[in-house]
Amino acid sequence: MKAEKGLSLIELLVGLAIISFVIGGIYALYSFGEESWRRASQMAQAREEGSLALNFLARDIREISPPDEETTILYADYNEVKFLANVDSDPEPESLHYFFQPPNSLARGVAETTSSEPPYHFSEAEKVTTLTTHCQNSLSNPIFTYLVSTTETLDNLPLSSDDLKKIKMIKVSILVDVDPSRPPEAWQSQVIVTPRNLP
Ligand SMILES: [Ca+2]
Repeated sequence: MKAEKGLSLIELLVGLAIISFVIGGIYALYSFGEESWRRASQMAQAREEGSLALNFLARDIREISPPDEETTILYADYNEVKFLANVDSDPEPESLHYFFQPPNSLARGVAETTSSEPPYHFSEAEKVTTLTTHCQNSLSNPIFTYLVSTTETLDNLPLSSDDLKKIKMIKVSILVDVDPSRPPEAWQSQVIVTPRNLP
């Protein structure tokens, strides 16, 4: 009997199985790489948004209008703040409103004055811009902390009208994450802003 040349059926099947394992492995590696790359780029964008939100907040808070008789900080809670500040080219202040919207949005609302002399009145309609949809702040990790001095905070939130007058600094802390259950890690940044026009 002549020795068989070529592959037996068994050898062929084993060979095919090995090849499909290798191809499967390469594909798994590739899709894992693609998935991590996608997450990393979403996270980079979320960080960018968070950082931009922090810049907006720092700039607006710094410009809080000087109080005449009434305080110009109107509302202060752990995830929401409302104040008057002149942040555009007209001489009147705007009403600025930063607020958290479930599940994960941080928005900035602006209302223009309807009067050119004090006492100012503001348009009911706010122009709202969503700054980020990846905000992960919570009660235990608030966006806003209100300070009387570097060591003393005002903790009865939302603040009473008496407490609103005591604010000297506002700490802003932004935590963003695309998916807290998966890597990459969350990004957090904070800044303590001193409104330059407050007494
Ligand atoms: Ca203005």
